[in-house]
Amino acid sequence: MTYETINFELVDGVARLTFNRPESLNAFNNTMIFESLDAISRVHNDPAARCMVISGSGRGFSAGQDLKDVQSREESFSIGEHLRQGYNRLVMEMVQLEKPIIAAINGVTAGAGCGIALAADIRIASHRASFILSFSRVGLIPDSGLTWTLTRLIGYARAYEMAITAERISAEKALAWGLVNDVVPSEQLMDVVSAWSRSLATGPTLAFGLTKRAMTGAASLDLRESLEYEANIQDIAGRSHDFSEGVDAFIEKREPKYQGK
Ligand code: LHQ
Repeated sequence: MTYETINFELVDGVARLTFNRPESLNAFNNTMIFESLDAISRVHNDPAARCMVISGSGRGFSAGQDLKDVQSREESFSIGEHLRQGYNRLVMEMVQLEKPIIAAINGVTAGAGCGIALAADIRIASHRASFILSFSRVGLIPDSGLTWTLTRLIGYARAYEMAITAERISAEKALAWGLVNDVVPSEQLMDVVSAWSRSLATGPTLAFGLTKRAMTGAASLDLRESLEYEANIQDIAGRSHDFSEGVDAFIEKREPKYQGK
Protein backbone atom coordinates (compact mmCIF):
# COMPACT_ATOMS: atom_id res chain seq x y z
CA MET A 1 0.00 0.00 0.00
CA THR A 2 1.27 3.47 -0.82
CA TYR A 3 0.56 6.25 1.60
CA GLU A 4 -0.30 9.93 1.12
CA THR A 5 0.71 11.36 4.49
CA ILE A 6 3.36 9.03 5.89
CA ASN A 7 6.46 7.28 4.64
CA PHE A 8 6.86 3.67 5.66
CA GLU A 9 9.68 1.22 5.07
CA LEU A 10 10.96 -2.01 6.55
CA VAL A 11 14.72 -2.50 6.35
CA ASP A 12 16.77 -5.09 8.25
CA GLY A 13 14.08 -5.76 10.83
CA VAL A 14 13.40 -2.07 11.51
CA ALA A 15 10.04 -0.58 10.46
CA ARG A 16 10.24 3.20 9.99
CA LEU A 17 7.10 5.33 10.02
CA THR A 18 7.72 9.00 9.19
CA PHE A 19 4.88 11.51 9.43
CA ASN A 20 5.03 13.43 6.18
CA ARG A 21 3.02 16.63 6.31
CA PRO A 22 5.96 18.99 6.95
CA GLU A 23 4.05 22.07 5.75
CA SER A 24 1.88 21.82 8.90
CA LEU A 25 4.63 20.43 11.18
CA ASN A 26 3.06 16.99 10.64
CA ALA A 27 -0.31 17.90 12.14
CA PHE A 28 -2.68 14.94 12.07
CA ASN A 29 -5.50 14.94 9.55
CA ASN A 30 -7.77 11.87 9.36
CA THR A 31 -5.70 10.32 6.60
CA MET A 32 -2.51 10.51 8.66
CA ILE A 33 -4.24 8.93 11.65
CA PHE A 34 -5.60 6.02 9.59
CA GLU A 35 -2.43 5.52 7.55
CA SER A 36 -0.45 5.37 10.80
CA LEU A 37 -2.88 2.77 12.15
CA ASP A 38 -2.44 0.74 8.98
CA ALA A 39 1.36 0.91 9.24
CA ILE A 40 1.31 -0.25 12.88
CA SER A 41 -0.94 -3.15 11.96
CA ARG A 42 1.59 -4.14 9.26
CA VAL A 43 4.36 -4.09 11.86
CA HIS A 44 2.17 -6.18 14.17
CA ASN A 45 1.50 -8.78 11.47
CA ASP A 46 4.98 -9.01 9.97
CA PRO A 47 7.43 -11.22 11.91
CA ALA A 48 10.28 -9.63 9.92
CA ALA A 49 9.55 -6.32 11.68
CA ARG A 50 11.25 -6.53 15.08
CA CYS A 51 11.41 -2.88 16.09
CA MET A 52 9.67 0.33 15.01
CA VAL A 53 10.91 3.90 14.70
CA ILE A 54 8.46 6.82 14.49
CA SER A 55 9.64 10.25 13.40
CA GLY A 56 8.54 13.37 11.55
CA SER A 57 9.76 14.93 8.31
CA GLY A 58 10.92 18.53 8.26
CA ARG A 59 11.35 20.55 11.44
CA GLY A 60 8.50 19.06 13.49
CA PHE A 61 7.67 15.69 15.02
CA SER A 62 3.93 16.46 15.06
CA ALA A 63 1.89 19.58 15.91
CA GLY A 64 -1.07 17.42 17.01
CA GLN A 65 -4.53 17.65 15.55
CA ASP A 66 -4.75 19.61 12.27
CA LEU A 67 -6.69 22.62 13.51
CA LYS A 68 -7.60 23.69 9.97
CA ASP A 69 -9.57 20.45 9.62
CA VAL A 70 -11.26 21.06 12.95
CA GLN A 71 -12.17 24.64 12.04
CA SER A 72 -14.16 23.39 9.04
CA ARG A 73 -15.94 20.71 11.11
CA GLU A 74 -19.65 20.04 10.73
CA GLU A 75 -22.01 20.85 13.59
CA SER A 76 -22.46 17.15 14.37
CA PHE A 77 -18.68 16.69 14.87
CA SER A 78 -17.93 15.07 18.25
CA ILE A 79 -14.37 15.34 19.53
CA GLY A 80 -15.03 12.34 21.78
CA GLU A 81 -15.90 10.18 18.75
CA HIS A 82 -12.95 11.59 16.81
CA LEU A 83 -10.69 10.49 19.68
CA ARG A 84 -12.30 7.07 20.02
CA GLN A 85 -12.02 6.32 16.29
CA GLY A 86 -8.57 7.81 15.83
CA TYR A 87 -6.03 8.79 18.47
CA ASN A 88 -7.28 6.37 21.13
CA ARG A 89 -6.88 3.47 18.74
CA LEU A 90 -3.46 4.71 17.68
CA VAL A 91 -2.25 4.96 21.28
CA MET A 92 -3.64 1.51 22.17
CA GLU A 93 -2.15 -0.10 19.04
CA MET A 94 1.25 1.37 19.93
CA VAL A 95 1.09 0.24 23.55
CA GLN A 96 -0.20 -3.22 22.61
CA LEU A 97 2.37 -3.73 19.83
CA GLU A 98 4.70 -6.30 21.37
CA LYS A 99 7.74 -4.84 19.64
CA PRO A 100 9.76 -1.88 20.91
CA ILE A 101 8.84 1.52 19.46
CA ILE A 102 11.40 4.33 19.42
CA ALA A 103 10.15 7.88 18.91
CA ALA A 104 12.90 9.87 17.19
CA ILE A 105 11.73 13.33 18.18
CA ASN A 106 13.26 15.56 15.56
CA GLY A 107 11.50 18.82 16.45
CA VAL A 108 8.50 20.40 18.07
CA THR A 109 5.72 18.14 19.27
CA ALA A 110 2.42 19.59 20.44
CA GLY A 111 -1.02 18.42 21.54
CA ALA A 112 -1.88 14.93 20.35
CA GLY A 113 1.65 14.76 18.86
CA CYS A 114 2.93 14.60 22.46
CA GLY A 115 0.44 11.79 23.14
CA ILE A 116 1.87 9.76 20.28
CA ALA A 117 5.48 10.45 21.34
CA LEU A 118 4.67 9.33 24.87
CA ALA A 119 2.98 6.13 23.69
CA ALA A 120 6.36 5.00 22.32
CA ASP A 121 8.66 2.94 24.54
CA ILE A 122 11.89 4.89 24.07
CA ARG A 123 12.20 8.58 23.18
CA ILE A 124 15.39 10.00 21.70
CA ALA A 125 15.14 13.74 21.14
CA SER A 126 17.11 16.14 19.00
CA HIS A 127 18.39 19.16 20.91
CA ARG A 128 15.94 21.13 18.74
CA ALA A 129 12.93 19.14 20.01
CA SER A 130 10.36 20.69 22.30
CA PHE A 131 7.13 19.59 23.94
CA ILE A 132 4.00 21.74 24.23
CA LEU A 133 0.76 20.60 25.84
CA SER A 134 -1.05 23.12 23.68
CA PHE A 135 -4.58 21.85 24.42
CA SER A 136 -5.44 24.60 26.90
CA ARG A 137 -4.48 27.22 24.29
CA VAL A 138 -7.55 26.07 22.37
CA GLY A 139 -9.71 25.42 25.41
CA LEU A 140 -9.25 21.64 25.57
CA ILE A 141 -7.88 19.11 28.04
CA PRO A 142 -4.91 16.80 27.33
CA ASP A 143 -6.01 13.73 25.38
CA SER A 144 -4.39 10.88 23.41
CA GLY A 145 -3.58 9.17 26.71
CA LEU A 146 -1.57 12.08 28.11
CA THR A 147 -3.49 12.26 31.40
CA TRP A 148 -2.18 8.71 31.95
CA THR A 149 1.25 8.63 30.28
CA LEU A 150 2.47 12.11 31.20
CA THR A 151 1.45 11.95 34.86
CA ARG A 152 3.19 8.58 35.21
CA LEU A 153 6.35 9.79 33.50
CA ILE A 154 6.88 13.14 35.18
CA GLY A 155 4.39 13.22 38.09
CA TYR A 156 1.18 15.14 38.60
CA ALA A 157 2.60 18.57 39.51
CA ARG A 158 4.78 18.92 36.41
CA ALA A 159 2.15 17.35 34.14
CA TYR A 160 -0.54 19.70 35.43
CA GLU A 161 1.82 22.66 35.05
CA MET A 162 2.52 21.67 31.42
CA ALA A 163 -1.23 21.35 30.79
CA ILE A 164 -2.37 24.65 32.23
CA THR A 165 0.53 26.83 31.10
CA ALA A 166 0.94 25.19 27.65
CA GLU A 167 4.55 26.37 27.85
CA ARG A 168 7.20 25.00 25.55
CA ILE A 169 9.39 22.44 27.37
CA SER A 170 12.90 22.27 25.90
CA ALA A 171 14.64 18.98 25.13
CA GLU A 172 17.05 19.58 28.04
CA LYS A 173 14.21 20.09 30.50
CA ALA A 174 12.39 17.06 29.06
CA LEU A 175 15.50 14.99 29.76
CA ALA A 176 15.82 16.34 33.31
CA TRP A 177 12.12 15.56 33.92
CA GLY A 178 12.36 12.01 32.55
CA LEU A 179 10.17 12.71 29.54
CA VAL A 180 12.84 11.45 27.11
CA ASN A 181 15.61 8.85 27.36
CA ASP A 182 18.29 10.96 25.70
CA VAL A 183 18.93 14.22 23.88
CA VAL A 184 21.45 14.35 21.05
CA PRO A 185 22.62 17.02 18.58
CA SER A 186 20.06 17.20 15.79
CA GLU A 187 22.56 16.18 13.08
CA GLN A 188 23.28 12.96 15.02
CA LEU A 189 19.67 12.03 15.81
CA MET A 190 19.07 9.51 13.04
CA ASP A 191 22.50 7.86 13.51
CA VAL A 192 21.87 7.44 17.23
CA VAL A 193 18.36 6.10 16.57
CA SER A 194 19.71 3.71 13.90
CA ALA A 195 22.22 2.32 16.40
CA TRP A 196 19.40 1.81 18.92
CA SER A 197 17.05 0.22 16.40
CA ARG A 198 19.72 -2.08 14.91
CA SER A 199 20.54 -3.31 18.37
CA LEU A 200 16.87 -3.85 19.28
CA ALA A 201 16.01 -5.56 15.98
CA THR A 202 18.78 -8.13 16.46
CA GLY A 203 18.02 -8.65 20.15
CA PRO A 204 15.66 -11.06 21.94
CA THR A 205 12.63 -9.25 20.56
CA LEU A 206 10.12 -11.75 21.93
CA ALA A 207 11.37 -10.87 25.42
CA PHE A 208 11.31 -7.14 24.59
CA GLY A 209 7.66 -7.47 23.58
CA LEU A 210 6.75 -9.57 26.60
CA THR A 211 8.49 -7.05 28.86
CA LYS A 212 6.21 -4.38 27.39
CA ARG A 213 3.18 -6.57 28.08
CA ALA A 214 4.30 -7.23 31.67
CA MET A 215 5.15 -3.60 32.47
CA THR A 216 2.01 -2.06 30.97
CA GLY A 217 -0.11 -4.78 32.57
CA ALA A 218 1.48 -4.17 35.97
CA ALA A 219 0.15 -0.59 35.93
CA SER A 220 -3.32 -1.89 36.81
CA LEU A 221 -2.22 -4.68 39.22
CA ASP A 222 -1.03 -4.85 42.82
CA LEU A 223 2.29 -6.47 43.74
CA ARG A 224 0.86 -9.93 44.38
CA GLU A 225 -0.95 -9.88 41.02
CA SER A 226 2.13 -8.50 39.24
CA LEU A 227 4.28 -11.33 40.59
CA GLU A 228 1.82 -13.86 39.23
CA TYR A 229 1.55 -12.00 35.90
CA GLU A 230 5.37 -11.96 35.64
CA ALA A 231 5.54 -15.70 36.34
CA ASN A 232 3.02 -16.42 33.58
CA ILE A 233 4.78 -14.22 31.05
CA GLN A 234 8.23 -15.49 32.05
CA ASP A 235 6.95 -18.99 31.31
CA ILE A 236 6.40 -17.88 27.71
CA ALA A 237 9.86 -16.27 27.50
CA GLY A 238 11.40 -19.35 29.12
CA ARG A 239 10.13 -21.58 26.31
CA SER A 240 11.66 -19.39 23.58
CA HIS A 241 14.53 -20.14 21.25
CA ASP A 242 16.15 -16.91 22.44
CA PHE A 243 16.30 -18.06 26.08
CA SER A 244 18.08 -21.31 25.13
CA GLU A 245 20.35 -19.43 22.75
CA GLY A 246 21.16 -16.78 25.38
CA VAL A 247 22.12 -19.43 27.95
CA ASP A 248 24.17 -21.45 25.42
CA ALA A 249 25.97 -18.33 24.21
CA PHE A 250 26.83 -17.35 27.79
CA ILE A 251 28.25 -20.77 28.61
CA GLU A 252 30.11 -21.03 25.29
CA LYS A 253 31.46 -17.47 25.75
CA ARG A 254 30.17 -16.22 22.36
CA GLU A 255 27.74 -13.60 21.09
CA PRO A 256 24.12 -14.86 21.01
CA LYS A 257 22.21 -15.02 17.73
CA TYR A 258 18.67 -14.07 18.66
CA GLN A 259 15.74 -14.74 16.36
CA GLY A 260 12.96 -12.99 18.26
CA LYS A 261 11.15 -16.29 18.90
C1 LHQ B 1 -0.60 23.73 11.83
C2 LHQ B 1 -0.69 23.18 13.11
C3 LHQ B 1 -1.86 22.47 13.48
C4 LHQ B 1 -2.70 22.94 11.35
C5 LHQ B 1 1.20 24.16 12.94
N1 LHQ B 1 -2.84 22.39 12.56
N2 LHQ B 1 -1.60 23.62 10.96
C6 LHQ B 1 -7.91 16.19 19.27
C7 LHQ B 1 -9.16 15.96 18.67
C8 LHQ B 1 -9.91 16.95 17.98
C9 LHQ B 1 -9.80 18.22 18.04
C10 LHQ B 1 -8.80 18.99 18.59
O1 LHQ B 1 -7.66 18.50 19.18
C11 LHQ B 1 -7.26 17.31 19.49
C12 LHQ B 1 -5.99 17.22 20.15
C13 LHQ B 1 -4.95 18.25 19.82
O2 LHQ B 1 -3.94 17.90 19.27
S1 LHQ B 1 -5.27 19.86 20.29
C14 LHQ B 1 -3.77 20.69 19.95
C15 LHQ B 1 -3.57 21.00 18.49
N3 LHQ B 1 -2.28 21.59 18.23
C16 LHQ B 1 -1.96 22.82 18.56
O3 LHQ B 1 -2.69 23.57 19.16
C17 LHQ B 1 -0.60 23.31 18.10
C18 LHQ B 1 -0.74 24.40 17.08
N4 LHQ B 1 0.56 24.83 16.61
C19 LHQ B 1 1.35 25.67 17.28
O4 LHQ B 1 1.06 26.12 18.35
C20 LHQ B 1 2.64 26.06 16.62
O5 LHQ B 1 2.55 25.80 15.24
C21 LHQ B 1 3.85 25.30 17.19
C22 LHQ B 1 4.14 25.82 18.61
C23 LHQ B 1 3.63 23.79 17.21
C24 LHQ B 1 5.10 25.58 16.32
O6 LHQ B 1 5.25 26.98 16.18
P1 LHQ B 1 6.22 27.57 15.06
O7 LHQ B 1 7.51 26.84 15.11
O8 LHQ B 1 6.23 29.05 15.25
O9 LHQ B 1 5.55 27.18 13.66
P2 LHQ B 1 4.24 27.83 12.97
O10 LHQ B 1 3.21 28.12 13.99
O11 LHQ B 1 4.68 28.95 12.09
O12 LHQ B 1 3.72 26.60 12.08
C25 LHQ B 1 4.27 26.29 10.81
C26 LHQ B 1 3.12 25.93 9.90
O13 LHQ B 1 2.46 24.78 10.42
C27 LHQ B 1 2.06 27.04 9.86
O14 LHQ B 1 1.50 27.05 8.57
P3 LHQ B 1 1.77 28.32 7.57
O15 LHQ B 1 0.95 27.99 6.37
O16 LHQ B 1 1.35 29.54 8.30
O17 LHQ B 1 3.26 28.27 7.33
C28 LHQ B 1 1.02 26.56 10.83
O18 LHQ B 1 -0.27 27.04 10.57
C29 LHQ B 1 1.07 25.07 10.59
N5 LHQ B 1 0.58 24.34 11.76
N6 LHQ B 1 0.46 23.46 13.77
N7 LHQ B 1 -1.99 21.88 14.66
